[in-house]
Amino acid sequence: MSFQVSINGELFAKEDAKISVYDHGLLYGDGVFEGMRAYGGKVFKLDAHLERLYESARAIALPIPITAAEMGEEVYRTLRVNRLEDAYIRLVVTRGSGSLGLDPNRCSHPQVIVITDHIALYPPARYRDGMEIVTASTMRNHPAALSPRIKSLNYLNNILAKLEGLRAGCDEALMLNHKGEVAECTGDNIFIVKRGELFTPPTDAGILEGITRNAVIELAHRLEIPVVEKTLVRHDVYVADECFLTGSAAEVISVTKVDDRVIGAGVPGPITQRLSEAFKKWVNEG
Ligand code: PXG
Repeated sequence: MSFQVSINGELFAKEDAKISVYDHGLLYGDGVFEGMRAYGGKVFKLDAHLERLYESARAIALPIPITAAEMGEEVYRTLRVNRLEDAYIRLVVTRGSGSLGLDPNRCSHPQVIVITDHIALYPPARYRDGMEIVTASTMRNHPAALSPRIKSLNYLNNILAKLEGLRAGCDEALMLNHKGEVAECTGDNIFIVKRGELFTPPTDAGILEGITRNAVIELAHRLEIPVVEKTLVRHDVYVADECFLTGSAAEVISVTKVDDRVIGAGVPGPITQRLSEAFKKWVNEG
């Protein structure tokens, strides 16, 4: 099945959905994006994703030519034409085509792209048994150089870390910030459980403030599981009782091995399972 892609409100077959080679999104990674999911025809946390997209765009002085409400409508329209109920949605806004020079002012038309498709990030066995990750030597970009809160088309930092993970036979890699503290994984936020309490690095650890992360924090409050945003180092992860990752694509996934250290009992732990079940229920039942 070839899904239709929306570019500036016009629908194209996937094969024909093309952007100029002069687009600064391609030439310089000058643009922003979002990845989100629809469950049973409803986009989970659509408003939060749109807010982050528009804030990322504002931070790079990129005017999005349509309103957030119009963007939301375009997402639903694209899902409908593709008859997709459960889907992964990628929103991309590029600076548009310009001249061969950095100057973004020479790009007149930002391109607004809505892709709706399926995604299977990790094999089902990983969700059942937990996954293994390694710490990458590639550290997060310094937050004073580029705010980690901008979800930009510059993902090289994370891609280099991902390559390190893959080379070690792992699907994800843990990234540390410039202070050597635990930040997040290449496309997922990280949580640990210790003595019944949930811990996750604070936003000032140089992370992308994940929407799934915030949803899991909310769930923990509802389930009366204490949750603390606290600076973590690798040692905290190694001696944790449980560890899991969160992301729109990954949802909630247990981590059972980090840098060859078995975490807790080496199987998805009870709090991870409770949160994972509660998350599934939330996204499916609203
Ligand atoms: N950290 C980073 C660096 C991310 O890119 C997350 C955390 C999780 O955020 P949300 O809001 O999704 O809970 C992300 C977002 C992929 C992929 O293909 C993953 C993301 C973005 C784009 C692609 O794995 N994750």
